[in-house]
Amino acid sequence: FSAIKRHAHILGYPFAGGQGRQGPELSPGWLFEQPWIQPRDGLTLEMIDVSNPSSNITPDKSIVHGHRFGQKNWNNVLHSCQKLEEATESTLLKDHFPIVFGGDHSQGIGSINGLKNVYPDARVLWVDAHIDANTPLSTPSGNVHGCPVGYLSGLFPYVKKPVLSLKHLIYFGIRSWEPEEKQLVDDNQIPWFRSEDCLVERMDEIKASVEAHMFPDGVKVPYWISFDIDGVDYHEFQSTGTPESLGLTIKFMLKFLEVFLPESVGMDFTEVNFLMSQGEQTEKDKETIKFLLEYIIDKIHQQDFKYNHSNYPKNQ
Ligand code: B3U
Ligand code: MN
Ligand code: MN
Repeated sequence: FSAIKRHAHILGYPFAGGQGRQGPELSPGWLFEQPWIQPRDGLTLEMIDVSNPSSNITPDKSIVHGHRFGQKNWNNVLHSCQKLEEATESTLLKDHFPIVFGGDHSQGIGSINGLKNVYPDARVLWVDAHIDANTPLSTPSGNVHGCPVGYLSGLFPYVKKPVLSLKHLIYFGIRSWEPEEKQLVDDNQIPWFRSEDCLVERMDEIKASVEAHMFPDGVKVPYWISFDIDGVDYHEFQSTGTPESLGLTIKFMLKFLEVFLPESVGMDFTEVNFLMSQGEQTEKDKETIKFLLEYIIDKIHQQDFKYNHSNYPKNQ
């Protein structure tokens, strides 16, 4: 591959319909108004036009392909994700680096389908407090943001094309799950790094074990990072719908991004909800988002990227 420089393209995804709280749909609008994120050389912004941004307060149990299952707001999720899929794909086809800023984590259905249209064998690093692999039968809440991995990996009965093999997925920071989700992780031997093992000093070890699992034959392909901010410990970041303690530190996240961004082609940044915190905490959390995003954009600009869509082998 010839190394390339990448341009960062932020896709705002103002969508809260994958869960029941108000707030995630407001985060991209807030972001796009910040002076530090204004378009400049190597940075552009695009807001996805979602059909209905609201949270799923009306618990409609959608009927899809003749099936009535447990998820709420399903048609709305899929419709908006279709637009996100197209935008993610076209960003990758320009060899730009999409940062999909949500919105709730149901966005992974759109962004990762878009990813897979361009890089069919890309691997996914899922940073989250939750496994997000519920199915229509196992979801306790009916919230689609708890289901994207289930959908992408073909656990939904009516999915036309499962795009993500469970062999190509690794979790970081998970600490909350349904029994069916944990069973799935165990049965498929999906590696997961607990928060207590996610230490900056252990990053070399972590990277080596990620690579051994993802690339057993030594041939590398790119990653996609799906980052749910609730993977971070509640004491460090509270502006999210379902905060959990015992999470990752921001310090670890910076190291993680430093190590994995250069080998990635894009990322999700999800579940930011400033209505979940108050006063000084909200201000502090806004600073944290600024700090993380500026760090990510800087890293993207500093890097020579290995993966280049235009000379990426199509049949790996
Ligand atoms: N596993 C639960 C809770 C949950 C998943 N993702 C978040 N919460 N943020 C569910 O509803 O699927
Ligand atoms: Mn999530
Ligand atoms: Mn989560």
